[in-house]
Amino acid sequence: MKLYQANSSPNSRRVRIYLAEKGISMPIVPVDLAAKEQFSEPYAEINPRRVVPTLLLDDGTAIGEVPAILRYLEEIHPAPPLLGSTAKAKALVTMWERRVEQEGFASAMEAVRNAVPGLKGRAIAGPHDYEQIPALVERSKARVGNFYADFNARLAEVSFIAGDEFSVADITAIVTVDFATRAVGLAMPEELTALRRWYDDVSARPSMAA
Ligand SMILES: N[C@@H](CCC(=O)N[C@@H](CS)C(=O)NCC(=O)O)C(=O)O
Repeated sequence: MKLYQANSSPNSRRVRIYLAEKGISMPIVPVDLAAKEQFSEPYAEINPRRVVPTLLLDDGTAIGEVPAILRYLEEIHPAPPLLGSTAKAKALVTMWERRVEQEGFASAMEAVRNAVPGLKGRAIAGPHDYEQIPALVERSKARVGNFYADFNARLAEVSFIAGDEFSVADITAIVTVDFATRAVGLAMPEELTALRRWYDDVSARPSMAA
């Protein structure tokens, strides 16, 4: 099994943090997005969507999409559980991670991809080219702001995004905060103290260097 990924890619970072949390090591194959290696024939054969990350199994099966990669890894390395361990916890982790992905991660990504000059004609990752819509950027930034405020309220009630336990929802959320801060200059507002408390706790974990 090996992981195709890019160091610059926030989706790849979600998997790298997960691997570090689990203590799983595997061969890592870099895909150079700056050199457009995702469009090369050898990589497109592995992932026809031409995006990273991809987990390639020993039998040749290629698993794309971060939640699917993490689901596979969780099935073969259940401890410590990062996708929940009871029926209720599993459902709640899935719910909260999906909310983080849709409300936070996708909003930050939309802001970046519609603004950055280097992504002209590439407003959406994947095999098809889409023009940027600059008018979307302000709305995307407003959505990131609402994500911060809504999750600040959540984190005033619980230790971690999905409840009492650290989970993949926290991984996706911290990657979102770091990406929004670095790529669109949207840092967490100072007054959101519960979000800041959570961020400081989670970012102290050694896995976050991944
Ligand atoms: N939904 C996909 C998204 C993957 C994705 O968008 N990856 C980005 C890097 S974070 C990519 O490969 N971009 C290549 C491009 O923009 O051409 C997943 O969960 O893996």
